[in-house]
Amino acid sequence: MRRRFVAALGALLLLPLFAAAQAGDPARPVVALTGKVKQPLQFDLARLQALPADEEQVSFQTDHGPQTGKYTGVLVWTLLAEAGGLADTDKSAALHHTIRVTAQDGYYVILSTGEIAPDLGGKPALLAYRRGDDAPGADGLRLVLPGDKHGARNVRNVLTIEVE
Ligand SMILES: Nc1nc2c(c(=O)[nH]1)N[C@H]1C(S)=C(S)[C@@H](COP(=O)(O)O)O[C@H]1N2
Ligand SMILES: [Mo]
Repeated sequence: MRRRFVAALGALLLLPLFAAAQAGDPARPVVALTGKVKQPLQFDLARLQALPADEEQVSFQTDHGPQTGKYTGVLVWTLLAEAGGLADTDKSAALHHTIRVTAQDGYYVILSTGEIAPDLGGKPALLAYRRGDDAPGADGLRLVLPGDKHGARNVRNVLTIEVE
């Protein structure tokens, strides 16, 4: 009886912590990859860091002046592969899907599978977990599109990646 009470109390205390992480607690960034992938997945920092890392030196314009920096993260294409790839057996599947990357503030950007597929557009769209030499995760998770002139597609505080 007492043990059950302790367990229930523990669950009650832990629930808000879990919910905070789900809601995009900047200290514990988590991104959900959902939609038309074979195995929808959640990536936390540890899981992202366990995947092959890509580093990109980028410069982009913003309304508060040019930004330059090095970003470290995982290719969005690699995340799709981790999720088992597209849930679409069509021969041309890589040509047919959109990828909606949404931030905590509702800001979102649409990419296409053809744009980032290594054999096609090959754009190294990155879900970055580290900026420069900052601590990994300290700046949340950011979409980085190397080569973009303006920074508008470099979504800060990414929460979800939905394949449509
Ligand atoms: N979540 C989110 N990401 C965003 C934006 C935003 O409003 N919300 N603005 C974009 C725009 S228009 C630019 S120019 C860059 C600016 O990046 P910075 O704030 O790191 O300089 O962020 C992009 N990413
Ligand atoms: Mo901007």
